[in-house]
Amino acid sequence: MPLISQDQIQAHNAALQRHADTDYEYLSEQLARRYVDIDTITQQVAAFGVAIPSWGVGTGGTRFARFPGMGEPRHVFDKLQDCAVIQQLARATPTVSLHIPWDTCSDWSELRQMASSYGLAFDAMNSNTFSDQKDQPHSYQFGSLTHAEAATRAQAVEHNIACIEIGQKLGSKALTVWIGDGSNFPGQQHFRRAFDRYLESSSAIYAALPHNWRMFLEHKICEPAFYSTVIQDWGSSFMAASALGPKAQCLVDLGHHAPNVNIEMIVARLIAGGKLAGFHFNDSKYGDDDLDAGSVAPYRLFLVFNELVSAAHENVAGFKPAYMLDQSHNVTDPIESLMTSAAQVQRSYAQALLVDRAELDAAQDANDALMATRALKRAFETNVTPILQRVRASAGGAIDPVGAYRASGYRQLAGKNRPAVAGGSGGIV
Ligand code: LRH
Ligand code: MN
Repeated sequence: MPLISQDQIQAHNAALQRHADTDYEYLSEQLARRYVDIDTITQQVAAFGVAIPSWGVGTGGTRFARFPGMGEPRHVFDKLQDCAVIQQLARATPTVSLHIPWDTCSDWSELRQMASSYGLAFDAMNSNTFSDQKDQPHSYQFGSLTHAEAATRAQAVEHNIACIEIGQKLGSKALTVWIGDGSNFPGQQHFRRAFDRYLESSSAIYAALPHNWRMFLEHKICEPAFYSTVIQDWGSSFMAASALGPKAQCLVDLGHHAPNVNIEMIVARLIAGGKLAGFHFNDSKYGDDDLDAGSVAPYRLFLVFNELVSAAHENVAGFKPAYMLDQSHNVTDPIESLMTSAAQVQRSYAQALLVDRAELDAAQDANDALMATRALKRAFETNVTPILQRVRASAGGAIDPVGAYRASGYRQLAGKNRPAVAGGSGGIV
């Protein structure tokens, strides 16, 4: 199935270009009054990328139900094609993060070639020891890396090492390990022994990491376990990453915290500890809702990026976070949501670049709370859309990705080429 033709994108842009240029000039004047050179910001935003979760291009679901849409991707090659359309139009997602075994295929070199033909590369690999595969000898119902039985732990370690080997074939340089291990009843699990088993299993995975790889530990407050989770919070993750070694760091999924937790401060702590792996960006109102990034709390996303830009500004040692989306698209076209979310993450980064650091530092040192928070709000309230449009258009993308996508009829074509998938029982994918 062909991607969207470049001519179609150019035709789409032609109708919008003059206004986009006028808006860019207007913003350029506004920023010049703040002694900010708009082209410098535009270059920095153009160099920013966020990875697409392969599991995000299919319609997502909940435990209650999943309502597949038209032209659902059938396998990893379809998923890669949809990722290519997202990159073609939004120009902010040059890498794809795979999930094993959801993305298992028979020829990894064919997949790698297809990706590079689309100008895509592979980001962190994701292992899966939170569900049982057909004919799997040991069930993960009662845990995986922390299971009481050594044989089940060994099976989970083996799977993670297999994910590393696949990643090496694809050019990936990191493994994300999220486990649902925990308990549903007080007394069901010995907290310290379970954590010790986690360290023992994870160190076996760590030992298998190639020299230039990293291991991202992903904490989560609850689900699927609802009384305790072994890697429940950033503290547990930080303890584990510190015990494992320099290649192990802590990944922050924005939806994995109790409501109203100050995530931007957790980010600042992990940066200070040299243990910030990166992010799974999404949004939430209640639990791990996996909503589109910035769709509910864009100011919170901005405040996270304010910590990231501050760290880069101060050249904090070892600061090299990986950026990924991790969302579930239950009621929108996943391609539209992923393009919109990638642009939203780019927007938060661009706004954070506009914070006057000297003004903020001076206000903080003077305990001038009003001026300090105003310095942040002024950046957040700056409409950086002209910069995002310029970044996309100058990279060959669409000024309005969703508009160009809908005009292209790509989804309808996918509907013709990919047999419809029946609706089904629950599950996120
Ligand atoms: C767990 C999680 C993890 C992925 C899964 C799809 O909630 O955030 O990152 O493995 O979602
Ligand atoms: Mn996640």
